[in-house]
Amino acid sequence: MKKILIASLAALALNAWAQSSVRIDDVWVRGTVAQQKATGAFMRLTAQRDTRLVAASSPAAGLVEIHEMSMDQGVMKMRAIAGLDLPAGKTVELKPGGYHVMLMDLKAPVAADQPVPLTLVFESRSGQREQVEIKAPARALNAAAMPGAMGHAHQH
Ligand SMILES: [Cu+2]
Repeated sequence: MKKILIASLAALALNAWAQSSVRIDDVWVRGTVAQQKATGAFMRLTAQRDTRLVAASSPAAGLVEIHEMSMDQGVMKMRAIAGLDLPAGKTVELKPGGYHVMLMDLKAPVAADQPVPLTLVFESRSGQREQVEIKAPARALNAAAMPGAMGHAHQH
């Protein structure tokens, strides 16, 4: 009985891997305060073969974009990018101060006890699209805070 259970669990794990060509680790979203309308989601993505993150959406936000942060004349700025390349076997980190999934027009504050549902859309080299649904747990507002970065000199 036990053996069968283990075997089927292993099969399940294999299935999950086969269904998604991208491994998603350490997903989190930054918690927000009452009037705050935007926040960022962060994670580590490892693709099995060359892939691009091309879109994201969430029922918790009116608009979701893939953003990049960079220094522009000494000022950290963020901008939307059309896609984020995920080279095969290389872990790409979305983190405060770097790439992130930007959630804007938030419908409610993001609280620590409410994971945010996120749908990520990946596109393979051949143009095949794959949707992956995840839940991003919220972390405290000041988690890994970067002064002046995500804290919001937002220039959209
Ligand atoms: Cu942003």
